[in-house]
Formats: sequence, C-alpha cells, structure tokens
Amino acid sequence: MSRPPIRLYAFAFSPYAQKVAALLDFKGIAYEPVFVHPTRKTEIAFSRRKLVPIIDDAGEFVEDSTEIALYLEASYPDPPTLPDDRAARAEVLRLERWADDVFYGRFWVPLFWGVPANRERAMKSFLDTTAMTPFERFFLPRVGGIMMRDMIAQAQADLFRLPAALDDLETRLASGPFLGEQAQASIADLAVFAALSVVTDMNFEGAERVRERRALLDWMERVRPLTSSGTRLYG
Ligand SMILES: N[C@@H](CCC(=O)N[C@@H](CS)C(=O)NCC(=O)O)C(=O)O
Repeated sequence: MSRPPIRLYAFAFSPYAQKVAALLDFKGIAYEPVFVHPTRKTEIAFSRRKLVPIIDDAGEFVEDSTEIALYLEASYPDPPTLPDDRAARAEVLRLERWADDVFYGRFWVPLFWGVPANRERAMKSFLDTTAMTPFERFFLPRVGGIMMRDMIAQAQADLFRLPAALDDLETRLASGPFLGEQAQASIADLAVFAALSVVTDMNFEGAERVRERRALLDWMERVRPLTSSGTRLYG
C-alpha cells in the first residue's frame, strides 16, 4: 500500500517551513501543507512546543526543521541531501545551522518584518491560508503589529545588516559550485535557497538586492532545477 502524503504543518512564510518544503520537493516526496492558525494553533494542539514546521509521516511526528531534515535523510535517502564523507557532512550541517541561526535572522527577519509592504503580505498570508472568524479577520492585521511591535522594531533596526548577510553568503559560495565547496547540492543549499527564492520569485520588496548579485543568481540557477520555486507553499 502506498504511503499517504506527508502532512507539513506550516506558516506560509516561515523560513523553516520553506526549508522543509524545499527538501521534500528535492526528494520528490508528496506532501500536503496544513497551515496553522497563528494564535490558536489548534492544528498542532498535539505539540508541546507549538512551533512550525512539524511533519506527520503516516503517524510519525517530527518537529524542528533540522530534525525533520535528518529524519527525511534517514527515511528517504535518495536523492541524498548530506554527503557521505564525515568531514563534509559536518561542514554541511554547520552551514545549515548558520542558515537557521544567522542568515535567517539577518536576511529573512529584517526583510519580512522590517519592510512595511512585506510585513503586510506576511500578515495577510495568515488570512489567506487559515480559517478565521470575521472578528479575527478584522482585528488580527491591526493587533498583530502591536503584539509584534518589539520584533518589528528590532527587524527595522536590523535592516542595515542585510547587505552584510548577502556578502557573507557570497563569500561562502565563492569556492562553489555549492555551499561548503560541495559538488552536489545539500541541505545547506536548500535551506538558503528556500529563503532567497521566496523573496525573488514572489517579488518581495528587496528582491533586487538579491538579483543584483551575479554570483548569487548563478548559484540559485544551479539549485533551482533540483527543487521547487519560491511559490512552493503559497502559489
Ligand atoms: N528551530 C526551529 C524554529 C521553528 C520556529 O521558530 N518557527 C516559528 C515560525 S518561523 C514559529 O513557529 N513561531 C510560532 C511562535 O513563536 O508562536 C526549526 O528549525 O524548525
């Protein structure tokens, strides 16, 4: 009997969820996104941490994008997203952690939450993807900005870091063809590509900051045919 599609609990514009979707698409694994209500989170009531992404693979629940990536690698090894060589594997995992802990914080967060037009689209994505009461539809976009005001203020203050984050990425790609000087694309490439491709392919404000960098575009064109485009979770 064939397995049911994996359920991917997500927010449309969570970079971690985008990473998992890009990995699933790279591996050719069928999945269906389940969009989670931003405050009620009833869809993931079973979870203690209540953070997305979470996958449900025929009753096997895995939380945290890195844990999910490792689970997918163990359960669906072909095509691989991690090199066999131990040192190369460690380097690729280090770069994936850098994407999660540094790059997303210096690129994704300022761009999405620090730029008003992008913030509006990110907020609206919750209205588009989850069932909301008329009361929530009216209040969430208004109250959301107030509830998130500290995060938004920090994102605005961090916008100046964006060019340095892209410089850093370009430096790491200089000895390419893929991150960590790998001959094949890995979990690290997919983590970064997932975020950049949303920005470029969905024309978020600031997309030109990525597009104006030749080396980044060349690398994106190497990764692009291996996985889905930036509209993967939000066509
Ligand atoms: N380390 C986790 C981070 C997950 C995470 O922070 N998810 C955010 C969305 S980008 C979330 O669910 N936030 C909900 C909340 O904080 O209430 C991973 O890699 O999956």
